[in-house]
Amino acid sequence: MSTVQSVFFEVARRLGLTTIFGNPGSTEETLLKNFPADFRYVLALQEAPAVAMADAYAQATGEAVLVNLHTAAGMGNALGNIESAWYNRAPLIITAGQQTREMLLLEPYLTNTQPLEIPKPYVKWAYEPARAEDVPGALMRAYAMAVQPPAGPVFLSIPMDDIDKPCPQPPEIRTIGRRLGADPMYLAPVIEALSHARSPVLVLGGAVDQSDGWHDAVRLAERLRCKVWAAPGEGRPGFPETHPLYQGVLVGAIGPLCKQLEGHDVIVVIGAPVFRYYPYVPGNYIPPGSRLFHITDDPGEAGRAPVGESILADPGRACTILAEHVEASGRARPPARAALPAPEAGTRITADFLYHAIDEARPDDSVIVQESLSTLKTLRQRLPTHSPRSFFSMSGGVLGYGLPAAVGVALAEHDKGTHRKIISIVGDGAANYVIQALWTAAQHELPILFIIPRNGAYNILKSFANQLDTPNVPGLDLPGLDFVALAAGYGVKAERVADPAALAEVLREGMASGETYLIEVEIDPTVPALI
Ligand SMILES: Cc1ncc(C[n+]2csc(CCOP(=O)(O)OP(=O)(O)O)c2C)c(N)n1
Repeated sequence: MSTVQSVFFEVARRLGLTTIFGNPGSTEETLLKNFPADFRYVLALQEAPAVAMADAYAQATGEAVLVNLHTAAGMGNALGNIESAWYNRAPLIITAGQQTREMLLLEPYLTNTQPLEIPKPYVKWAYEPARAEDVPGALMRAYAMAVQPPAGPVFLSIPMDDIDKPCPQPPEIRTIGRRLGADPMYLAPVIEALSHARSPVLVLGGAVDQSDGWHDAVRLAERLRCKVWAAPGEGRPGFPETHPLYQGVLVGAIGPLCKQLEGHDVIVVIGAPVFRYYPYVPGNYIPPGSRLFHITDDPGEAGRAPVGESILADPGRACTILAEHVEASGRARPPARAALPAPEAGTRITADFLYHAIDEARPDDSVIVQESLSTLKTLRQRLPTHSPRSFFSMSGGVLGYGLPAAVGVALAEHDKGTHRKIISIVGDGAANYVIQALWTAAQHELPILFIIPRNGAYNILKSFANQLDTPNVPGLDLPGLDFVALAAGYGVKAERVADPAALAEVLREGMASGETYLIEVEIDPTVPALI
């Protein structure tokens, strides 16, 4: 007889959801009992890393992923990374067990009293089926909601006594369109404006990469011979950072960003919000007299933009249409940015020196997964991304992403058979939110190189304190941490380096290792300016 459990797994199987990231509890054990042999459970040692692993796996594969969490407590632990998955547009189907329906009225141990409220507002849909036999149908609907543009997390609460109930009528397995179109008719004003602009500029976001628009974005920029910027606060780039037309990442502050766009009469933002700012520095949003177009597949994003003309369209497809239809420009190409000179070796390793050394040591087809805060600008300059799906980070500002996200990307590389080297660069503050992700990496024998630049502080918060003029904030120093010892505790080989002269060799060894490997790099703790 078909039960809720057997049909749930059959629906999951038919939808390709055979990898489950999670951290189980007793309320989930009824669903997970006699776990089917063709499914894989990737155990994270806390719920936050489980979600980040799944998010990165979903982004790297382009597919929806199941996440199995533990009732209210597990959802609470996970919420920060559910927020990140929301802004990363990761199609996660998160389930959590619920106490048995028989006792819910009595509010026993492990009751999730408000199951649908906890993940809000960072889920597209949250549901607890009214009847046990609706659980598999709810999974189908959850999948349909998660993958539609903009993709994002959804939540299902599953009472533990539903699992063995009969489910005589399985839901229909449906296909769901994952992309919007991009109609030349609706893009006509953009085509017209770009074709006749004096000095157009493109601002591209991570959704260009997510929607496979990378190569057409290059074609478009080359046809226009225009400057290209990365939108601020995005988790992934949408354009090669080694391209001569590429200018860098726009600063996420109103006045300064406007200054960077001065001189352009037409600004076209594709696959990013207009714009994601922090900190607050007042000013004009865009230079007076300029015209901004915003192409997005996210109606919420279109609603939030304070200026410009928004058009709902698939970002990647829009790049294709624009590249096909804009008039090729004969204007002089903007000069390429000057190449950065190699940094001098001083007495201490600076972030600049470290990232240059990583760039020298990394294989050409490596993938960067990062969560470096105060040194991010330097990282993006020294470790430019030259190909699609090769750089991942969180776009929500929630710490606790980079270490487990590397696990998700490495599993995706393994499953796709591409086996690119994963380099995870995570600050010594950020690493502690999810340090137990090292264990999952080691257990799965994932050849990730974790690099922890150790400045002994929450340096970006010191930069903020200077910018916001808030002196004497407590709790910004991190003495006494030992990542080599922490790594050993999770079964990961590790090494520490502080001498600039020794860095290259240590990195070479780490890159060559076929195992999970961690390098703690003592870096110069000088606090950089925020903007
Ligand atoms: C979940 C969460 N808690 C706290 C913060 C606040 N916060 C932002 S940056 C930061 C410090 C990051 O320090 P580290 O990773 O060492 O990088 P550094 O700035 O030193 O380069 C903190 C605590 C946050 N963003 N997310």
